[in-house]
Amino acid sequence: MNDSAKFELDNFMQGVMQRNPGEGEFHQAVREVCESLMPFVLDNRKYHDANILERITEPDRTIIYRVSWEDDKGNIQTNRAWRVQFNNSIGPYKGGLRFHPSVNQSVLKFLGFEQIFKNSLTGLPMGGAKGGANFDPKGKSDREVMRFCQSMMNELFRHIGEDTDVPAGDIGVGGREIGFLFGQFKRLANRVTGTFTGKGLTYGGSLIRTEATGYGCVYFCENMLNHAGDTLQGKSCAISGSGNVAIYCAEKAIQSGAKVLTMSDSAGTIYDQDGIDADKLAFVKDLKEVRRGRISEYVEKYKSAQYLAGKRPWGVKCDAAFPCATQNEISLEDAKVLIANGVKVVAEGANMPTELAAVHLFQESGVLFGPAKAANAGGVAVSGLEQSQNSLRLSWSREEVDERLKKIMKEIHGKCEKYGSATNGKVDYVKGANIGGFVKVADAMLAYGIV
Ligand code: NDP
Ligand code: 2IT
Repeated sequence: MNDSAKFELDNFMQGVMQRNPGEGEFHQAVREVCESLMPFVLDNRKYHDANILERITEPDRTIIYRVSWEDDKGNIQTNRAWRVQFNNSIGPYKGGLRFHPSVNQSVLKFLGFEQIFKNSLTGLPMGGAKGGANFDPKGKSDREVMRFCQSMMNELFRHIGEDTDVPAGDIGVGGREIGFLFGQFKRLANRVTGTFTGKGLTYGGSLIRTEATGYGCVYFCENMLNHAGDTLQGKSCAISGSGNVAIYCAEKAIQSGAKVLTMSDSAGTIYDQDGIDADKLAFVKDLKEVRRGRISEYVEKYKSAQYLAGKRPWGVKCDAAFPCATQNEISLEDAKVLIANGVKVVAEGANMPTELAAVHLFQESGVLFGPAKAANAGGVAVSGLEQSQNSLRLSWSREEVDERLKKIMKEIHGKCEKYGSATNGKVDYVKGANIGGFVKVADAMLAYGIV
């Protein structure tokens, strides 16, 4: 970036920070995107003159509401919930709901902002949004989760619809929660339409949606490696998380001939030096998806593994790293350790899992770095395909959806090459994904005039 772009960026970021005080995650996400966009916008004056960066960093609207519900003991509990409808220039708002005690407006604004560019990269007509609540599903009974979801939907239903805003899952929101949420939506709206994605297969869900984010992340990683003349075959992988994204990232990595060494949760990491194979992963699926247990149980069953209490996986020597848990889970120090241990590729399954200084270090060190908005776009891409199937009132086969997912991930790689090609023949995936996602949305905003 030249000096004048740097000056403009610093100025712009000062405004963003003043307008959004105390929202550190949001500032971080905007800076990461605008490091790529500022030089591009200065070179393409139509975006600059129309003040697109100022407009695109302001949500269309944010809905904040109280969710009161009764726990199993008869106590009345109160949570706060949000829906950040960020930008619907290229399609109805689309993005997940997160249930986690750490959820706040800053977190949801960073996620909603990222979602604009990710959804655009998929090539499907989806705007950007995110929502959720500071509700912690851990340790709650199914009935408590149901009562919370129903109460939440009593407000949310006014703001969503198949042509308005289509939520889905994220951290803490999986099949169980979507069933409760969609069930209440259906009662209130008296319409059974594709207003949610990630739905169960008996009521309008798509095959492969459960697997899509993790599978797509591995497909994107393969695309990056293939472009550099390499493959995932035989590579050792460190995966963080043991939720939806991590499990299906592990499954596809194993199917691709890689050796998966780690998985984790917020309490610690399991390191299996023999590799987590398909049978061991079936145990993890049952542990996490059915029994809702802790990953530490893995080492009680498999003696080849050790439990690293309170640790993330990044100290384990690996060729490929897949952060699939949460934001800012790879610090600069973690990146230094991964690089010293010879990591070749990092593909972000989670949203913004890598601190900005660590992103810069990976890139400077020649590590292939696949940013979230490209690498984890497979999830929302198959959500888009679920919407298409709902509109058509038919269901595609597993093979058909998987083929479409592969094609979309390859096309996203192509957009990164187009907009992020560096002079040395390498691809700057951060720049490519940011500009590749931006152009379609910005051109639509220009077409609408001043809105
Ligand atoms: P899940 O709730 O299924 O799993 C989350 C996993 O991450 C769990 O293992 C959880 O451990 C761990 N985790 C969550 N918060 C923290 C934290 N603060 N510190 C350490 N570990 C944590 O969520 P998903 O797998 O759906 O989501 C994971 C990531 O992928 C998120 O960043 C999400 O935004 C992103 N993503 C998800 C998509 C989807 O389709 N689901 C699509 C694209 C991106 P524990 O059980 O101990 O909390
Ligand atoms: O971050 C994400 O892309 C998601 N949580 C999935 C969003 C969706 O609408 O499928």
